[in-house]
Amino acid sequence: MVVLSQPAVDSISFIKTVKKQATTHFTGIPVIDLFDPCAKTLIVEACQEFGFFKVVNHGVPMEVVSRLETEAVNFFKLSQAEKDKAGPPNPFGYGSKRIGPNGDVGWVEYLLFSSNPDLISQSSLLSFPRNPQVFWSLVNNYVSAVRNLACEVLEMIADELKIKPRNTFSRLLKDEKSDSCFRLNHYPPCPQLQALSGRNLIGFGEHTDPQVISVVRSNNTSGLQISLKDGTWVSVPPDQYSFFIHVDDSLQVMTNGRFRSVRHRVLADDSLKSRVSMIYFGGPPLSEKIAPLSSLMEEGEESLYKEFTWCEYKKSAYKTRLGENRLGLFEKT
Ligand code: GA4
Repeated sequence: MVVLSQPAVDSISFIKTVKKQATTHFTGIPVIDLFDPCAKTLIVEACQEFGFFKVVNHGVPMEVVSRLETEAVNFFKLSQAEKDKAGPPNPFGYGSKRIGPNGDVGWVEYLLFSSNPDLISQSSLLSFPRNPQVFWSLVNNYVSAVRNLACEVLEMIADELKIKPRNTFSRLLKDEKSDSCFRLNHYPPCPQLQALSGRNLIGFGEHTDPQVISVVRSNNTSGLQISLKDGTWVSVPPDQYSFFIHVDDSLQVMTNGRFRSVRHRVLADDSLKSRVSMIYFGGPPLSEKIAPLSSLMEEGEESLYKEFTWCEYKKSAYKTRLGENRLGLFEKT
């Protein structure tokens, strides 16, 4: 019998679990090669069907990724007291188990950053235990590389949908006031508990991302699941050399529901492997109006959503629990 020490049980007893299933990796995730002449068409199809796809031949140097990953792993190895010096994560900094301001918890620790360099000076990350300047420059290099990737994908989408100008979406992320953010997540393994309960701990509960587009990269560890149109959860095969793109709520609105914002979650690993992921959330400037693009609307088609700005949506989103349907409040009845 495995005996758990009391502190381990205490600290996880409030985290939700799901019934354990054998991890069979879903083989239907679209893989888009950005050099493929059909890439634009395939991206749009993936955004409609899954709100999710994998990108290869993405042009992001692996060195930029691995240098940041090494620094992140070193940070997460520090003592709890040292890591706590970089917290709390309101709005940016280190957080552990608690996600957002409304009582959500998960088997995860993380660092949240604004991708706007001006904001960093206001955050608790200044008291970063290791050299904050080095970390900040690695984050900046990484974010600018994946922002370029996100913009390229958004421009390919605009081309395929015949939206003019082709920077209609990408300008939102390139704007100097773009309200984008970046998160490094660490999902520590929890083998004893998983074996005892026959259940999987939730690392990060199910949710959709409120922004326009998210770019995810993780080490070679499973855990990410997406929900298909029919509500079935499937496991995404890990691939440390590729990026996974998520359609977010704002892009769903701008396409008047043609694209779906993908519901996803992360389950804690029951082997001895830690999952480390890096996610760039491309968001618009706060004052930006988020509404279906008129050029996409067919004759007589009505907007499915009430009018709102990104600031209004973000404020409302941050009042919700993680798993809520945040767009529901903005749907026309
Ligand atoms: C989900 C996407 C991003 O990780 C995030 C998350 C944010 C947080 O961790 O503080 C939120 C969540 C996310 C949406 C609802 C609110 C806010 C936690 C939460 C319960 C940074 C974001 O922008 O929205």
